[in-house]
Amino acid sequence: RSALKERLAQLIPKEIENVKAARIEHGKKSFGPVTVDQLYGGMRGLPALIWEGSVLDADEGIRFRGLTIPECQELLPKAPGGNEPLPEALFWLLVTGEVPTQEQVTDLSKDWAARAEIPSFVEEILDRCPPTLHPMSQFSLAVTALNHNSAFAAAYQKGIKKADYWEPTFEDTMDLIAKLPNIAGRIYRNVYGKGKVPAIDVNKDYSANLSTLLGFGDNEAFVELMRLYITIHSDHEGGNVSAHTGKLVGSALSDPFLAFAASLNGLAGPLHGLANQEVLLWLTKMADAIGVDATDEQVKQYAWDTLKSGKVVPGYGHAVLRKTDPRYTAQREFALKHLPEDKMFKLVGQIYNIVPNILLEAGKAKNPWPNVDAHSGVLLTHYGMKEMNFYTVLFGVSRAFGVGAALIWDRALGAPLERPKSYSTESIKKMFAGK
Ligand code: FAM
Repeated sequence: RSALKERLAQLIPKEIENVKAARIEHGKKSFGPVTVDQLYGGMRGLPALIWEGSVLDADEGIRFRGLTIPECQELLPKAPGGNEPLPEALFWLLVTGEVPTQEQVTDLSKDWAARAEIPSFVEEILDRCPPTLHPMSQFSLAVTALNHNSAFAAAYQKGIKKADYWEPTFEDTMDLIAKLPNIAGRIYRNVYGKGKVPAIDVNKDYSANLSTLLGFGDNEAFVELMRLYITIHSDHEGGNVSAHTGKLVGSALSDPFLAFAASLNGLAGPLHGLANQEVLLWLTKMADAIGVDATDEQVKQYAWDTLKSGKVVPGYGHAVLRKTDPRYTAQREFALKHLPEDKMFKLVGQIYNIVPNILLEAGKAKNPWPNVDAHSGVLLTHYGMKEMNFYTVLFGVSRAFGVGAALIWDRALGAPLERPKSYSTESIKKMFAGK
């Protein structure tokens, strides 16, 4: 058994007791009224889910097991000579709540490298996809097909005690994460004609292998970007579309491959993960229209034109955040260090100075500040990954870390099938008539 699985086996009984005690003491207490508007308004702020891995504060942003992004950058083990946290360390933190040692992180890198191979029939499925099929659809197809070798599905068919569900879920999650570089690398090379996928190097960390399979492994700055990118896109509390979908589908005891493929289909939405593609599209069109050295006045006009044409400004706003996303800030600091003179980076900064006031003036968006997607594409473009339709695949690789960790803990804690209640407007009118 892997060191992580050993540690997890020790932690689960304690957490089961912790939850039991919390429910005995607080189980019957109420959060307060649910308004009719919340049912029509996408359940904003509705207390509905449990997830230990990360909590999102509207003003402060995300905390992974209590650690902010700067604290993760400071405390989590790095690659030799690297400055960014290793995603292996982030996954260990999400799963255990503890900062791992360098050795535990290396153990995880090796375990994932050993599990990285994908079945040849999945390679053939990807090779048969036309390059016009969006990379996110190809991604979700391949992940669904990994159900073929699901340890959980097999164990469930054989008969498994509920208390042991977490073990095959852990194995499937480790296999899922490990196989994403081969899937992402194959999609990228197939769609954009970048040649054959090279082999995984068992002595390299996850981000270095992912970079190599994408064709950017010889650029240490890109590898460092992948380490930061995967860390900050991994998890964002339990209620965002991709995290919530994974949790819901997993609650039916669909295995982690089926659950995460569902998450990916949610992430492929323009209001969610596809926004990082939409941002680059918007920036590129803006630069084509008014030049990459446009004046503030020109940028302002262009943003207003976007709003007036009934479109959203991608990369800005958020369902929970009410301040600049610390995931945006972390990317800005990376850019200041590595690509301060990049023209598109400067445009992103100029937009940051202009768009919030426009959104405030337009008066609709509750949060006028940038989110994680406002910055990610210009970093990838800088290093030569210009194919913006691929960007959300990288978001998906990272989100597997958070969704996978949550699926393990849901099964470990015996989370039941999720089944909220829906109402018709007729029934609401009857229920509240005269109240
Ligand atoms: N540009 C234009 N209008 C916006 C806007 C933006 N960036 N953000 C919000 N609004 C509008 C929103 O469309 C709504 O208008 P309608 O009433 O006409 O539908 C109004 O402001 C109130 O919306 P809200 O309550 O402020 O935001 P929501 O909680 O409904 O939605 C987002 C949150 C993220 C979907 C929304 O801010 C948006 O569409 N942003 C642009 C797309 C984007 O960047 N998504 C990525 C989000 C990121 F966190 C991620 O998941 N990767």
